[in-house]
Amino acid sequence: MKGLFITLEGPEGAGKSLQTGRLAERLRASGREVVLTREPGGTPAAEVLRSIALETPLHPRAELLVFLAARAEHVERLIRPALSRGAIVLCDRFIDSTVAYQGYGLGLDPEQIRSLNAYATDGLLPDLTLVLDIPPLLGFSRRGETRGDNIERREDSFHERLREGFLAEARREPERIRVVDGTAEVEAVAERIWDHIAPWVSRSKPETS
Ligand code: Z5A
Repeated sequence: MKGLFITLEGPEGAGKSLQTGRLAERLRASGREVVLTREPGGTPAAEVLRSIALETPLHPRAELLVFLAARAEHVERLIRPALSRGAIVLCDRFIDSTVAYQGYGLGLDPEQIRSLNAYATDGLLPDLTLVLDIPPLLGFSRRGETRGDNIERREDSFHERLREGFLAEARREPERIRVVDGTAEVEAVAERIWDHIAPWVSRSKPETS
């Protein structure tokens, strides 16, 4: 595919939304088509599944399958077509969140989740994944609000485990997954992200008119 697929991952409040937004502006200014999206969500049906996953307490396997159903929809209806056009797709969370949250957090088998991820995406992998690493309690305190949804309300140890899960995935796939210190100030994080992304952007094919 002609495009470039970049995902940002990490615990709540790590700065993913802020940094994907800034990155989209920077890339658009260079003339590229950028599709900024998120998981769970990104298409009307996947947004419905998002509400179910975040607002309804489900059995762990049912929760996993809802995230995967949303992902299959998102990949086929939004991400893959955009990559085929040559766009840069920036996605706030993707497959590694499922391994971290439902695997390391909830205790489902990470290997089985990796296989199910591959089924849901029909084998699509990000070109590059950046994990914004931050202690989960710092992330919650940054947002200055009570923990809202079903998943945020889980115990602190759940959130510590998923942070470790992201770091373990980065050790497992060091070529694709890079860790960025999310505790640094906003500008410093943005520059570190750019350092990782710039070589990919210059290598990827610009869109044709
Ligand atoms: N989930 C799952 O379980 N399994 C899956 O497969 C998938 C997802 C795909 C989706 O929430 C939930 O679904 C999520 C995982 C689960 N868990 N929960 N709960 P989401 O992705 O929509 O939202 P979130 O990631 O949980 O929270 P968030 O607050 O949107 O986090 P963020 O995007 O990383 O942070 P932010 O909005 O960019 O920044 C938060 C605040 O911090 C904001 O006020 C910023 O101005 C501030 N900020 C950001 N960076 C900095 C720095 N560097 N310094 C100081 N302050 C900063």
